[in-house]
Amino acid sequence: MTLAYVKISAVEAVPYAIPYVKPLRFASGEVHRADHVLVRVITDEGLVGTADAPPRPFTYGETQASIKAVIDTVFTPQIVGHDPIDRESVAVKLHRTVGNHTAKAAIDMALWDILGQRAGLPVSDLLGGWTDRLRVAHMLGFADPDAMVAEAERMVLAHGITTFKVKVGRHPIGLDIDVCRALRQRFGDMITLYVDGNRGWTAAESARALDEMADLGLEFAEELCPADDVAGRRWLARQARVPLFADESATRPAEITREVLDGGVTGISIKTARSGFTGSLRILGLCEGLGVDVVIGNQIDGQLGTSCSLAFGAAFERTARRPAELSNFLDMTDDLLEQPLRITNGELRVSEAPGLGVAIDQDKLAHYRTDG
Ligand code: MUC
Ligand code: MG
Repeated sequence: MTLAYVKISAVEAVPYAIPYVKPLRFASGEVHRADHVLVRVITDEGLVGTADAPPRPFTYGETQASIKAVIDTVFTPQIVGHDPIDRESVAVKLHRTVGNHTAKAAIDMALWDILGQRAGLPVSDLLGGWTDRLRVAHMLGFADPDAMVAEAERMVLAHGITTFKVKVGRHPIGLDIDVCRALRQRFGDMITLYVDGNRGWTAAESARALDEMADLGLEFAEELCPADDVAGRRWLARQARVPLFADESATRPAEITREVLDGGVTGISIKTARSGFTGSLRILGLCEGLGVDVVIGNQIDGQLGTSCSLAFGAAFERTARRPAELSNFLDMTDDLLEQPLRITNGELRVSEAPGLGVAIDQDKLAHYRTDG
């Protein structure tokens, strides 16, 4: 197949704000509103690739304003004139600038969206095409044990979700243990549980918490203590009876290699919101080579970001093994997609339309955009 040469003619970074139904709280921060940036890459033949950049100042230092500024003033001048198929050239240019994970990732995924549209194929098929659906894991933010059990009940009943990632890392540590115990008591073996500490505990607190939860059948534990506690993480990993996963401490191939070879973790969370498709492909290959497990994580994504995680996660056997974190958009009061995502029987299906298969509702965008 020969694709005619086209050029990127413009990139738009549109800030928007959609409130949450309730705040999502975790050890490193909280989110009350989706203050994201919609990224649109436009070509001279009129194709538009779309992706989302969610600022996470508490994780990567990016803000909504910094994402827009870096795209408008640094990245756009570097990539206008390129053919969208030149993902590697674009990536090399973007990576001259350090950091700015979600801004870079959104541009990369928008290019893949254009590529899929031009080829007439879903991005997920272009990437790997393993399956057409993923099982969904739901993230439970901090609340008291009754409220977290009630939310899990709603997810089971309304969406058929039976895997839960429980946010932990609070003090006293007993509160989080009570939540996990209450969930196990309420649902028994019907649910799968894992925990994410967002670096909230010390290595010693993490060890104590894992000991106290030894009978709860946790699948794995993510980012319980900071990666800067190098010796502490190794000490924890030597005694832990559940696999330890890295998330925000290992976002780039070199960080992943260091964490894994250091002996601190044996699993990695892949988030397309911060590594795009091109970077996530490299990370997945590295994980295969290192022999470590992966989970498709979420960056507190809306439906557009979730569509990207789904496209990537469904593309490969390794990423489709575990339920993927694809339900956070349920915490939002509204979204931007014309066709809302629907979780049925605990699964999300990949769109069969070319590209990412998403269309933005222009009335909603006009309503929620914050740049006037
Ligand atoms: C997660 O897995 O940690 C919370 C903070 C963040 O950066 O992502 C979310 C979910
Ligand atoms: Mg995490």
